Amino acid sequence: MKVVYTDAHRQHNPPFEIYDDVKVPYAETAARAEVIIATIREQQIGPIVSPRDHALRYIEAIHLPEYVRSLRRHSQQLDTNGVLYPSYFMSDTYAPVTPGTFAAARAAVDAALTGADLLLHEEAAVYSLCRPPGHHAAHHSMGGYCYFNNAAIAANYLSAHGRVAILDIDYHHGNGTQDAFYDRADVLYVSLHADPATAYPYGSGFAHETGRGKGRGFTVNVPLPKTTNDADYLRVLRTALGYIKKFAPEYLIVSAGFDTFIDDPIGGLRLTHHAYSSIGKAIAGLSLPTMIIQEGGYNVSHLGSIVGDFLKQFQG
Ligand code: OKP
Ligand code: ZN
Repeated sequence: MKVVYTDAHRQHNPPFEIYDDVKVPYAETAARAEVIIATIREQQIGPIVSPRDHALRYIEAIHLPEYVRSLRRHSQQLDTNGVLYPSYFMSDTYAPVTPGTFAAARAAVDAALTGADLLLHEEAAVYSLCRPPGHHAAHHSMGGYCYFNNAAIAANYLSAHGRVAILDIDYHHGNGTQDAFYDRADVLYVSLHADPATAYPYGSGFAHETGRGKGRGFTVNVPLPKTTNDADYLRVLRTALGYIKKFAPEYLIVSAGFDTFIDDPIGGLRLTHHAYSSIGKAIAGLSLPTMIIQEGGYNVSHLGSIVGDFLKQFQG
């Protein structure tokens, strides 16, 4: 499988996030992407290609142009070590702007769109190593380590060529992605995540959220208890894959977060490292043209190996 990666993400390196009014070290580190790409090289998972530049209009199809401009302007105006928490376009205190934020976030979108181009050119499976992640970024708000919604932008781009299903397996509900397609019937959003009654992003991801208007029935939320283990998860995943099969999309996008891992420092269901090859195998079993987009996963000592186990299921 082809892997799309650039080290442009390194210029986005916020020193802290604000949690309960206290500054804590930023969990969404550059080291995350570094350990993943190192594993991909070691295990020879795929040829690594660089993203190609894509026009801003693909971002602006999902995000308010003023929001995009404001993120660019804020990044450009900051001093070298500046960190900004702009109040207006921000939904929480977990997505600070630094001088390199706009460029890194845009490069992550380019990685997602380049992955989409590869699918359009008949590639069976592609992995876009996006950093920063995207699924909490909404129409005009950054939040939860996310600035531009890589998966939503790629899904919208691919939707010009056929129906798209998004399967979000990050520990956290992808509220930004859900919002982007809430009233659309041509993009199915299916998410498995920790119960939003007690996990970030709190306000959304409940089972009763199923879409609106024409989109009714095209959003599926499966909140899970934090005690969910490998067997529980695979059972629920198989049901979720059934909805995708029934929808019969042309393309599948996986918002792939690995913070469901039991020892994840900020998430953590009870999934062991064995789970990720089984999850990958089950998804690959759909035999759809599939783009995997990196979202969360914060245990840097295990991240490389669990992402590698997952990706290997999509080879050949
Ligand atoms: C982004 B993604 C812990 C609070 C962190 C923000 C979580 C963002 C997750 N100090 N809350 O979905 O992995
Ligand atoms: Zn997450």
